[in-house]
Amino acid sequence: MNLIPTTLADGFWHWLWFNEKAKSSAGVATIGDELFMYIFWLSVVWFVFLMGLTFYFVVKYRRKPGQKLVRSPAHHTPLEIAWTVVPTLFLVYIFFKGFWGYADALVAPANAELINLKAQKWAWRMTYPNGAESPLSTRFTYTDAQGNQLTSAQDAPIFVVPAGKPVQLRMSSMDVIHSFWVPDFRAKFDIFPNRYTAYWFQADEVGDHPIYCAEYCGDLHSEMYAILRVLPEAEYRSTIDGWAIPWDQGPVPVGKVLYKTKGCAACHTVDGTPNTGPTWSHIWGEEHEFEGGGKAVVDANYIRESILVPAAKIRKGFPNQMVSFQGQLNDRELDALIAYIESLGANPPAPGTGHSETGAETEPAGSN
Ligand code: HEC
Ligand SMILES: [Cu+2]
Repeated sequence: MNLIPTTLADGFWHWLWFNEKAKSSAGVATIGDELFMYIFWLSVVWFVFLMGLTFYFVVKYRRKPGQKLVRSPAHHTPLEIAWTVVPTLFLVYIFFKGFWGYADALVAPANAELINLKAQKWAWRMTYPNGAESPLSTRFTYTDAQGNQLTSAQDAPIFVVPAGKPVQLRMSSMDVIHSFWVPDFRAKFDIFPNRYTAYWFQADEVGDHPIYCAEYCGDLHSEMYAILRVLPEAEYRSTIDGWAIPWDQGPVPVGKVLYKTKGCAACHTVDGTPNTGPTWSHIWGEEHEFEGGGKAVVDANYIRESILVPAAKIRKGFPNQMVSFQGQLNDRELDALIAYIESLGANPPAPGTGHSETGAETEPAGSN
C-alpha cells in the first residue's frame, strides 16, 4: 500500500519549508515544527559562517614564499569563554523547548477525551469512553494533502476522534514495544507491554490521518496501520454510540453490534446475499454440507465451532478464509452472536415465526 507522503514529490523546498503545517494544534506539534526549523536554520547559519571563516583563513594565512613561521597564541581566555557560553545558550534553549514540548505531550488538559489505545502484533485497537471499540477491520481509502486517493491493501481499523477537543490516549501494548505515530500531527510515542504511556493532541479540522507503527515489531510491522478520522463532535458521539455494546438489552442487540465491531460484517451479510462468507439470514436449523464431505445442522454448537475453529468444517462452495476468533470473543459475546444469528430466522421456519425480510419467506411456513 502506498501511504508514503507525496510531499517530497512536490519538490525539495516545499518539503523543507514545511509548507505542510502540523494538523494538530496541540503544543507538541507546533513546538515540533518550530524547533525543527530553529535547529535547521541554526545549523545552516553556523555551517556557512564556520566554513566561510575556515576558507577565508586558509586563503589569507596560507604559506607564502619568504614568510616566517610565527608562533600562534596558545590561550585566550575571553575568546574561550565566549565560544563556550554562546553555543551553550543555544543548546539550553533547545533543551528547554524540547523538554517543554515533551512535558506538554504528556500532560493533557483536564477536559480531554480519554481514549484507550492497545497495540498488538500487528494491529491497533481503540476503546472509547463509553466502552465501545472501533470495528476491527475495514478497507479504507484516504485522500492525502495533495488530493491523491490511496486505498489500503489490507483491512485496517478506522478510529474516530472529536474535532476541536483535546484527545488523550492511554496506550499499552499486548506484546512487544510499538510506537504510535501520526506524521500529520508530528505525534510519535512508544507503547510498552505492562505499562501505560500517555499522549494527547487536538485536531481542529475534520479529516483522515494515517497512523503507523514506528517501532519495528516483527514481520508485519509495515502493515500495522490505521486511520484516525477527525469528526465533528456530535458525529463522533453518535458514531461511538453506534459501536457501544448494549449489554443491558439482552443478547440479540449485543450480537448485532458485535457483528459490526468484531469484523464479521466484512465477510458475512444478514440479508441473504452471500459475500466472502455465507449469509447469516435463515441459516438456523439448515443442513449445511462441507468441503470434503459431511454435513451438519446449524445450531448453537455448530456456530460456536464455526467461530472458534472455522477450519474444522468448511462450508461447501466457500473458501477457507475465516480466521479463528479464539481469544477474541469471550463466552458472553459468543452467546450473543449465536442469539443474533438465531434471531435472523430459521430454515425450515419455526412455526409461528412469520419471516418477512427476504424472498423465501413469502412462501407459506413449512414449505421448505
Ligand atoms: C475474512 C472473512 C470472514 C470473517 C471476518 C468472518 N468470517 Fe465467518 N466465515 C467466513 C467464510 C469464508 C466462511 C465459510 C467457510 C467456513 O465454513 O469456514 C465462514 C463461515 C462462518 C460460519 C458458518 C456459516 C455457515 O453457513 O455454515 C459462521 C457461523 C461464521 N462464519 C461466523 C462468523 C462470525 C461470528 C464472525 C465474526 C466474529 C465471522 N464469521 C467473521 C469468512 C469470514
Ligand atoms: Cu508495531
